[in-house]
Amino acid sequence: MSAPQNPDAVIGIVMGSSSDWETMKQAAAILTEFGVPFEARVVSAHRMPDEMFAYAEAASGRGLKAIIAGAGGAAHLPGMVAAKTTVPVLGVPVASRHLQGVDSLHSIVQMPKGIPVATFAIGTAGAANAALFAVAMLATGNPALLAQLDAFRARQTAAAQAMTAELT
Ligand code: RP5
Repeated sequence: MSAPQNPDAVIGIVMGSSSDWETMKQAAAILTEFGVPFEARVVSAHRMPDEMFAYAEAASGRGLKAIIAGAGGAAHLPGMVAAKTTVPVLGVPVASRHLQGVDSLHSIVQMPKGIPVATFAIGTAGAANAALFAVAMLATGNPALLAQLDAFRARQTAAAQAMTAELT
């Protein structure tokens, strides 16, 4: 994981436990691939509520443009972070032991009207897509990053087109 607070970070990745890192490191990998400065840290909503509030309250002033928040089970971290900042929060439901992340998904996606959390798929696909969404948001004002995103999409298309040749 990166240093807890990166002064250059424009994206914050937070999670409820180090056990979420296996999932959330997919978001970090995407941001690294695109050269987007980020930080990653554990800020548990129920075990570190004061730190969670402090992190969310400082986010805008520190220059964060989005916060990717991952949690499992009763996953209140993304919603509570969103309650304390207007920085966009992208929620990633982490697969839980007993309910496979459906609990996490429902906890994050069912935000009551007024405090939005953009919610992604359960698990690694959601973590990667949250980072790609953050890149897309940053790219609206950054032509070089937009070109990188277009190239990423083109590589995916080429890879899918090549799949037919693998069929036997
Ligand atoms: C949540 O509880 C975390 O987001 C994690 O997904 C889940 C389990 O945490 P650990 O018991 O592995 O620390 O707070």
